[in-house]
This record gives sequence, structure tokens and C-alpha cells, in this order.
Amino acid sequence: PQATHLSDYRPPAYRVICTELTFDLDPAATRVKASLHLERHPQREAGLPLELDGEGLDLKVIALDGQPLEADEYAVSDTGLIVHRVPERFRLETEVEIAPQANTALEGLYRSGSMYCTQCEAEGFRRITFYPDRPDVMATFTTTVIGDAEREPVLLSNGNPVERGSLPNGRHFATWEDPHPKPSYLFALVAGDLEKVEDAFTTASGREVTLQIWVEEENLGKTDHAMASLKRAMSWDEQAYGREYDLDLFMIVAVNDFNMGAMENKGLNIFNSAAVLTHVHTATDAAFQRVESIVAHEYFHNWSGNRVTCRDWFQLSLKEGFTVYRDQCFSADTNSPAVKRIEDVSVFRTSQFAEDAGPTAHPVRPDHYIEIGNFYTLTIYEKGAEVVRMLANLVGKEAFRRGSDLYFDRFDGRAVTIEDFVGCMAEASGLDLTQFMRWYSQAGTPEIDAFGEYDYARGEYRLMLRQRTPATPGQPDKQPLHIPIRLGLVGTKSGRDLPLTLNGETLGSDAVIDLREAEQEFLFTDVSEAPVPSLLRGFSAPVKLRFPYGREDLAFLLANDSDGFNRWDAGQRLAMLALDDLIAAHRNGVEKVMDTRVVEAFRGLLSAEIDDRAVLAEMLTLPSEAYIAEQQPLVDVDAIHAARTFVKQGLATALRDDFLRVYRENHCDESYAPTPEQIAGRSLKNVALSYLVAIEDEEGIAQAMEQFEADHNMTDVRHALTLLTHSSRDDLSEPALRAFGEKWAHDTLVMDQWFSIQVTRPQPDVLDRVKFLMEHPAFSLKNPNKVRALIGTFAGQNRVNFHRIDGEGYRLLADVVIELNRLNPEIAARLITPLTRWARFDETRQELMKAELERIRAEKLSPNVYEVVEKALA
Ligand code: BAL
Ligand code: ZN
Repeated sequence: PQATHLSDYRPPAYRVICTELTFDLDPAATRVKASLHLERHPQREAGLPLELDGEGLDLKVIALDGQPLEADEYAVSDTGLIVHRVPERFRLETEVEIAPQANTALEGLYRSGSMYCTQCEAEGFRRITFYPDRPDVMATFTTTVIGDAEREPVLLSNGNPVERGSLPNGRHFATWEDPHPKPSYLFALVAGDLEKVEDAFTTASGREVTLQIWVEEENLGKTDHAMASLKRAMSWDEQAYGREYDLDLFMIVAVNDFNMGAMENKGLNIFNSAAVLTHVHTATDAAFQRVESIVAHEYFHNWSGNRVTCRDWFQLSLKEGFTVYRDQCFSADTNSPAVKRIEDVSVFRTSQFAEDAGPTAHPVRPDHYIEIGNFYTLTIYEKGAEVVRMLANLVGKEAFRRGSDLYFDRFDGRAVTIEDFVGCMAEASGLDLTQFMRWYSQAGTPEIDAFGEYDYARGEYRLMLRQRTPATPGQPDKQPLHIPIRLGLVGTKSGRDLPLTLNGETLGSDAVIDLREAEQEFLFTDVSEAPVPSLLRGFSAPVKLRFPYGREDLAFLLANDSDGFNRWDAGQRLAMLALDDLIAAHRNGVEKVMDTRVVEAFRGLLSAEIDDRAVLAEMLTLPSEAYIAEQQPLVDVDAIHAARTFVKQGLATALRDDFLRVYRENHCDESYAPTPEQIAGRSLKNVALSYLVAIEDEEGIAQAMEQFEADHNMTDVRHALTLLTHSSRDDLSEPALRAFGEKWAHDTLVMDQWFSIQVTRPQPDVLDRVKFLMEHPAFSLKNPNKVRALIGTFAGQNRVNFHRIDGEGYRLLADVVIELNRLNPEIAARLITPLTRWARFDETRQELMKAELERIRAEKLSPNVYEVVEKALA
């Protein structure tokens, strides 16, 4: 497969002004008629052939300005269609046949159960019809959908409904018009036997918008939260960004088979059912929160992505990074901001850092790709969002809003670049963001080494910062970045933030300093007492920051830092120091000893006056095995698991009564609501319960059983069932799992949870269970949610068993990847990730993992899998 390069970008030779489509639906032979009004792009030379993308299309008819084309006037290949000679303006008509039921890649038009649906981002539209399938071609669309009146009573597409009616032979049709020019990746079609829940929203300017969520009948009771979230998001975007919705109708459809979480098609968002359906008994608090943020994310794309879109796919983060930043701010405003930040940063430091340090590392704006589907990554999304967050903090709140207004107004209806976005921010703020742009072009996580010195005699604190970004594939040399570092100096006597004076300028007690050089020194004067620096507050930049904190320093920050995020981070760092010692002890066969400072820090947390229960729950949560692994030079999964289990059990033994008290105090029988207050209480009590079950405390086990049987809400049920399943009490967990599996056999989303609970068991028999569950009637390799729940969760989260020294875990994953490579390349390529990290492990595992990658490489590979495997073995 060939790579596409950013430097080769040219506008298309012809652009489409309007697109008229007619779909005559049939599972095996859908006919798609396209009538495209095209004209030469003013920036391209005259006389060029017309090149359209197309894959797997059976061309039946082709005509130019009403005249059928002769065979020598055009050519069809595996990748598209060329019409050799075309005028400056013309109409091209084609008719193709496609087979939605044979489409297991879930790109283009496919079947999910008995429904028809589409996924066109990034390059799925070319599997529907011949078209310039690139985001810089923006056209209005008129779409007619013809289906069976009984099997597909509902026929949807983008925009507004304009006509519907009956046809002979039990068929009917609906016509939709989308007046907003859009790229083909935002096209959508849904047809099936669906029910709707309807609501309305009045925009700030007083326009009435009808809101509809379409689901299969059995899911009608699961849409309330998504609908409420949508209305909150619509109103938030009006207040925070001055952006109103622009059509009379906004639709969301839930489908079970979907590669992504959801898709922002204009006026017709298509959602993975897992990202939209919720119910007290089927969805956890985390799922409720995820639904809220994804509904908001897709809605926010209406402006950041749809009205203003990307010129080419290298600019993907232009819409994704910005939109993730927008949904993060929305969720922070709606829930607990500190917890939202902690959760986001935890995922980021664990998974994005790993991506940035591995063979698939790429900049926020990559400069080449083989398969763009492989670039829907944590780097494009989450690092992209961190970069926008840094920008927002650098330019300040008001200038950021002026900059975003300028961006939306200036580029409305256009396909633009990251320079256009950052340019608006520079213009609105007057700042020079030239150096800042390196964040978009340089891959890898910057590492900052910080040192501090307090001069008692002068009352000065000298902070030395050194930055370095390690080499990444294809980028051996890195330039210094512009890194905003938010910080405070916490007085060791007073326990308070000290006023900051830098170069004679008073900065308040919490300030941002700009690190721009490879090495830079900052001298704070008038520092009245010896401080402990609190650095990178709120994770003000996506970097690894090292500072030689002693354990007392960390315990001090954990108790005193005014920044909630850094208080949490100090606790994590303190736990990490203890874990490092224990990992070394385990490896050296030395007896493990619990660090009493960690016990005392936790005792302090458990006995302090609680002001934010959600933050406290986070503080009581030990770093995950994946995060711990990220901190090690060489990953020893067994030592990490043993060390973490030892700390957890040590804390549970020492603080058993405190955990039991916290559990009881936070248990709540009120009727379920996904409110921040209730979620905080459940998080806290469930963390406490996890400690009690970790030592198989009788009372703790009894509470877990009671919580499972009480069946009050899914968060509690799932948590209790997980703890029991991960304990040695198979006598309790086996009947509970059976009962749960039988009760929810009809609910595909709950069965996904049932799979995940079981395949994260630390017991060594789990691999057999994974294989056994793959044969379960509720499992299917064709359904991405099932694959993620069972295989993805096992390989990504069950570290001790996936990395079994006999290589059986690797073999199982490779077998699945090989099969999925044929069925669904996009999902197959994503699933390989854990194998690509082979360089982080011991030699034996390295060889085993590489052997499985080689075994995959020997297959006839899709471009998706080929690209990942080649990078992993480079
Ligand atoms: N655009 C793909 C799905 C999403 O990021 O919203
Ligand atoms: Zn998005």
C-alpha cells in the first residue's frame, strides 16, 4: 500500500456543487444513483481528467450531461473511476450496485441487525458511490431513500425531510435535503424498523428545533439521559461559544454494530448503542457520564467539524482535538471539574504516553499515512485536546473566545487547516504562536527535569527546568517546545501558597511560567519561607515532569496543595515510590515491606473532613497496573501485579475499619440518579469496598454479596460482581455470574459488561475462559463492541494473563487479529496495539510478541493491519 503525504496536498481538480442521491435498498443488491453537479476548481488547470474515488462498486450506468459514456471515455479501477475528458461545468450521473449485507468492515452502507446504516468517516463514502471522497469537497445533498414499507418504515438521511410517499410493490420513499454544504464523510443514511423519542429545544435566537432519538423498540426506555445531555450540550454551546444549532431537526440513531463511539453526520448522528443508551439497571455511572460526553462531543462537531471542516485528513485534530477540548470543558462544568481532569489525565498519562513512546508514535498533525483509519488515536484526539487547552490557557479566556468566534465566522462553510485555527488565536490575542506550532508537528512526550533551590539568606527560590523530547520513529531530532507550566510554591511552615514574584513582577500565588528554551532558570524573589514547589498544576502541559520530591514533600503536598489535581498527583507519586521499592523487592526475591508513610497518608485522607467525595475516591485509588508499567524502564508484569496487590492489601489490613466506616457512611438507598453527588458517594464507597474485598474480609465479602443481590443500580451491581469474580471466592462469584448472565441474556450491552468482568480476572485459568466465552452465543467477532469487551479488555487490561510467559495470550490475540483482518480491518488494526509494545518487555516476551506479529505479517493484509504491523516490526 502507498503512503499519502501532507506535502503532496493539492485542491481537487473538480469540485461538487450539489449531490443528488437515490438509494434503492436491498440487502444483497442496493442500487445507488448519483447525480453530481461539478465544476473545475478555480485553482486547478483546465483540461484535467475527472478522478473519483470508489471501492467495491459495480458500475451499471454512467452518463455525462445526459449522454451515456462510451467504454473508452472512462476507466474503472480498484480504487476509483477516471473520466478522461470533461468540460468546465457538467453533470455526471452514475448508478452502482453494492451489497450492504456483505459489508462486515462497517464502512460505507452496511446492515446492523435488520437496519441499514452508514459510516463514512474517513473514507467510507467511496464504498457507496463514485465521488471525490475528500473533506475539501463540500456540496449540498438531496437524498432519496427507497425501502420496503414494512421492514423499513423509517427512512432517514441528513438535513430536513421534504417528501415521502408510497411506491408499487410495497415500497416507499423519503427525500431529505441538506442545505449546508458538507464533505462526503458527513453523509448518513438509516433505514429500519425504529421507534423515536421526541423532544424540542428552543435556540437562543428563538428557533424551535425538533430533537429525535431513534432506537429499536426494546430500547425505548433508555434514551432519557442522552436526550437531557443533548439539551444541556445545545445550551452550553450557545453560552460558551455563541454557537446555535442550524437545522430544524436533530436526530440521533442507536445502532449495535459500530466501529467508533459515534459519528457527527450532519443532522443525523449515528451512535454506537453503547454510547447513547442508559438505564439505572443496565448502565454504570461511568457509562452515564460517557454518554453525556459523547452526545455533547458529536453535537459540538456541528460547528467544530461540520460548519468548519478539515481541508485534508492530516488536519484531523483540527476538529477532534478542539471538539474533545470542548466536551471536556462541558463535562467539567456539568460534573466535578477536578475529577474530570483527574480521570482524563489518568487515561492520557497511561495510554497516550505509551502511544507516543511506541512504534506508532505520530505528531498531532501527522505528515503521512497509509490508512487514515489508523489515525483516530489518543494523540490526535486527546493530545490534540491538551494542545488546545494549552492554547486556551496561554491566550486567556477572553482572547480564546474572540479567537474561536473569529475562526467560526471567518471559515464558516470552508475546509481549513490547523494554521487557520491557531492563526485566529494569535490574531485575537496578539501572541506569537510560532514556536507553539511545534506541538502539532513534533511527536513524542516532552520530558522535563526540574530542580529547585531555596536560599534562606536571600529569600529566593531558584527553579531550573530542562526539557527534552525523545526521538520517535522518523523524527530523530526535536526542537524545544513552548511549554506553559502552572505552578505554586507551598510554604512548608504555613502550608499555604506563597506570593510569587518573578523578575520583579508580582504574579499572585498561582501562576503560569513559559518554558521555551532547552534549559531555563526562573528566580522567584521575596519567598518568605522554604517552599515545596507544586509544579504542572492541573497538568498544564502534556509532559512528563520529574522533580526529586522526597516522600515527606509528597505527603506534605497531598495534605496541603491548594490545587486539587496536584494533591491527587502527589498521592500518586507517593504511592509510586512505594511501588517502585516493592517491584524491586519482588524481582530480587526480597521480603516486601509496606511503606508506613503511604499508610499514614491514606489514614489522613480517610479521617479528614471530606469536602469532595469524588476527589477523595480518586485519591484512594492506587495507580493502575498499566500506569505503573508506564513508569518502569522494563515492564515486569508479575512484579507490578504483586507489588500493587501487596500495597492494596497492606492498606486494607492497616485501615480496615476506616474503609468499612467509609463504605457504610456512603451507602445510599435513594432512588438512582446520575448526579455528581450520588456518583461521588458511589465511587467512594465502592473504592472502600474494593480494599475490603482485596483482603477477603468477611464483612467486606458479605457487603459485596449484599450489594450485588440488592440490585439497586448497575454501578453497584457490576462493581460488586467484579470484586467477587476477581477474588478467590468462586463459590460466590460463579452462581452470581450465572444469574447475571441469564438475567441479561437479552441485553447485548449488559452482556458486554458480563464478558469484561470475567476476562479481567487475575486467576491463571482466565485464558480458557476467554476461549470459552468466544464460543458463547452472545459473542460475535462481527460486532466491534463484543470484540472490544472480550478480546480488547483481556489484552489491554488483564496484564498478567495476556503477558503469560508461555505466549498463549499473544497467540490468542494474533489469531483474532488474523480473522478480523478479513472481516473488519479497522477493528483488527486497533486490536494489535498491545503487541506493538513489545520493546518494553523482557527478551523472552519480546521474542514471543514479535513472532506473533510476524505470523500476522505473513497473511494477506488489509492496509490498516499492514501499516500497524510494519511499524511495529520496523
Ligand atoms: N468523527 C468520528 C467520531 C468522533 O470523533 O466524533
Ligand atoms: Zn469527534
